[in-house]
Amino acid sequence: VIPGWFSEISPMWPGEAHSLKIEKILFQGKSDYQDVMVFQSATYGKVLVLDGVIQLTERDECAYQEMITHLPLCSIPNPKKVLVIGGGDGGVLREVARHSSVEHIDICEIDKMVVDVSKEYFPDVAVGYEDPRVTLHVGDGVAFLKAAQEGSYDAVIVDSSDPIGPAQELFEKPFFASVAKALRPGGVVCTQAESIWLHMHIIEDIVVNCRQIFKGSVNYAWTTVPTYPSGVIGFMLCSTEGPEVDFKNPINPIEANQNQNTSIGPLKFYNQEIHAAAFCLPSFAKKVIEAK
Ligand code: AAT
Repeated sequence: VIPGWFSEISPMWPGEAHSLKIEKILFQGKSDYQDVMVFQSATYGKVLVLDGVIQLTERDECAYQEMITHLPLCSIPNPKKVLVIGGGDGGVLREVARHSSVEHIDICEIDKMVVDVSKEYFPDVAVGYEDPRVTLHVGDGVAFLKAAQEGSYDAVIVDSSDPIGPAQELFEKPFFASVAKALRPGGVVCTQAESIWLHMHIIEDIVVNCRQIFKGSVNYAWTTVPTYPSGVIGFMLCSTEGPEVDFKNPINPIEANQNQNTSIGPLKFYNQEIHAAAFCLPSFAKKVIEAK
């Protein structure tokens, strides 16, 4: 460990640790679920860290939040009711709120401290909470989905931390089954699905489970996020049986459907070309994912 630097050390990426130079530690706390830290970095703006793992930085959060949101929402016509699991920072809410067709947004985040800290230190991310369509539920996403009304959501976005800690069950088969149940026919889910460089075994398991549960389409997409382990992160996109969803050819361009009267800034990362490109996989990943 280098003094004055933050190093992201975890058994989920053994033998490597990305480091950022710390200018100032702004917050350190312990919630009922995890250690929470915010620091000012030298080159990536403010950084939110949970249990020693980077959740977002001001500089590159757009690459993650825009992709995890618009990949699913731009793939279906007129999304109206959307559920976000995790994502307590509000960044995914900010992105969902761009869609003028959306009427209601539920968010279920387990840790109230993440919400409070984000509102204080990341106003451009937590701005998502200001949208009147948002209802916040503080609790476990697994329990929330079990209790959700059947067939009630057009889209579910699972913005979850890594499967060590409170998010473990969000990567397991029973959870995917309750997501499928909560979706309408032809509804879509997009879940954080780790890195093709580090976690092919986790991705393989997710793909196997999702192919059994989601009878529509099942696809893997990815994006670059320099401050996530290995610099890339992926998403599992699935649809339930019903009207067909072709994730690779988005039919609901955000450019046309944007909510005009908001205080959110313009898109920084997502566009239609990068949407289609996100589904192109390197050969080593394609072999594993498409064989399942
Ligand atoms: N948008 C920032 C990226 C994240 S945040 C993940 C969120 O999921 C955290 O706020 C965490 O508290 C919440 N969470 C974890 N488990 C649960 C649960 N069971 N129910 C509801 N919310 C939960 C993801 C960063 C990915 C990091 C990649 N290395």
